[in-house]
Amino acid sequence: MTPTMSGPSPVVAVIGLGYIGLPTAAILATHGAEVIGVDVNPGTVDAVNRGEVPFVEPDLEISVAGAVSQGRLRAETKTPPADVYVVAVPTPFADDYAADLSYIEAAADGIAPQLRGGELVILESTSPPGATKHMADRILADRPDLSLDGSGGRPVVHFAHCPERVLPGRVMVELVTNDRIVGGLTRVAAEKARDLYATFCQGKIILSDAVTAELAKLVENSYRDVNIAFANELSVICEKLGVDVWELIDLANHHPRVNILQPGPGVGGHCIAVDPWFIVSSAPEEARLIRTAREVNDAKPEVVIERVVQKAGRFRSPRIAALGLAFKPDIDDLRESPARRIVAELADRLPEAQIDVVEPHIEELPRELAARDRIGLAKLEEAVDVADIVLLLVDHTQFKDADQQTLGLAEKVVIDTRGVWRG
Ligand code: SAJ
Repeated sequence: MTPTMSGPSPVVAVIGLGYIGLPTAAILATHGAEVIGVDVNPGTVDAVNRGEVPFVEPDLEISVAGAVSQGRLRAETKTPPADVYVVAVPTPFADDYAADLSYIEAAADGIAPQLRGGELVILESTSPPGATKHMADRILADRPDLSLDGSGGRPVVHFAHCPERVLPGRVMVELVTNDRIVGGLTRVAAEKARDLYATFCQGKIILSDAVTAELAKLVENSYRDVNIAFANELSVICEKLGVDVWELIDLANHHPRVNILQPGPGVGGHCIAVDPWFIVSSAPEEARLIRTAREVNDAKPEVVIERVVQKAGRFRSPRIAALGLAFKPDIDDLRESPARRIVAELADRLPEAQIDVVEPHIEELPRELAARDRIGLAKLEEAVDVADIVLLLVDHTQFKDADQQTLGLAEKVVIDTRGVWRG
């Protein structure tokens, strides 16, 4: 059956019920589709079927609970027959920084036996150039009775790439308001995917081919990575020259065509620190600036560690208050967080030190930190009170709003990697 978004409710299977798949499933279900979410994790499937969300994202639970109770959304561990398949599975990188497509391949293998012809298969996962074609080739190799273009009189399956671009913490808003890029392996596929997204997306929906859409997503995150690398490099240069990097950037940004981003202890999260490598591994000789930016940002935690180790040298048993573990402010997400790596490394390099971690958004330390002696979780005032060195790693609102005088920062060695306490 050919899906028609204007006709009776299409059946949409969303493969992967994570940070992107579950919000997408919920929003499709509340805009006219009958949605079946698919996940390999039975715990996730059970949670969704109870109308619950296994991670924190504002306004998502209410949407999932509503869709489930109206019978528009349910979850399963096996891929069912559907009119549309939306693949939103992880694409981590392997040791050599090439993308690991095994989750996409597994999704393709689950979809292939269900196809009858006329379906639309959309890849949403952030992917290296060529991944949508790779997914289509894998499905069609499994199903030689179907085709991309109707050749040999075989029924057509439509394939498109529609990268997600939502900011964690604002997913339910940005799913509706952001513009979307839809890249088809054929023009008809792009048009069919556009019709699906048009059911809930109020932004512009711009059609292109699949490779350009894949690259557009990677380029957006690389643009940000390169610009953060510029700020991080400036911070290292300023340290050497004895200049306040935040004042410098503030001054330079008064120029009408200059907008330098902010330095920090490194770049974290599962997107900006990962996606540029997909471009580098696709064009290793050519992607010189993108590679260097990644290296500059990945080297920044080591710069912070060296600085703390050097300052700690003046204390026999240094006590360090490490403020923040998340990868960015005011969230509980610790994935790829430079702060986490810095704290672990400091504990290893400073055998006499005690580290009090302050992270208001978590109840317990991540396993690799909890496993180390001499690292504990503490409240802000307690940790700073007993500290010789105060190391600010994340610009959480709680730290920005804290009164420097009440905290007694004047008596401490302060290493402020985010520039929140300057002046
Ligand atoms: N960072 C800095 N300095 C800055 C800005 C950010 O050091 O001036 C650091 C943050 O502390 C953090 C990292 O960069 O460690 C990434 O944070 P972010 O807020 O820039 O981005 P993400 O990773 O949360 O989300 C990005 C977004 N992409 C862009 O803004 C181009 C989002 O729209 C994407 O959907 C998301 O990646 C994704 O899923 O790809």
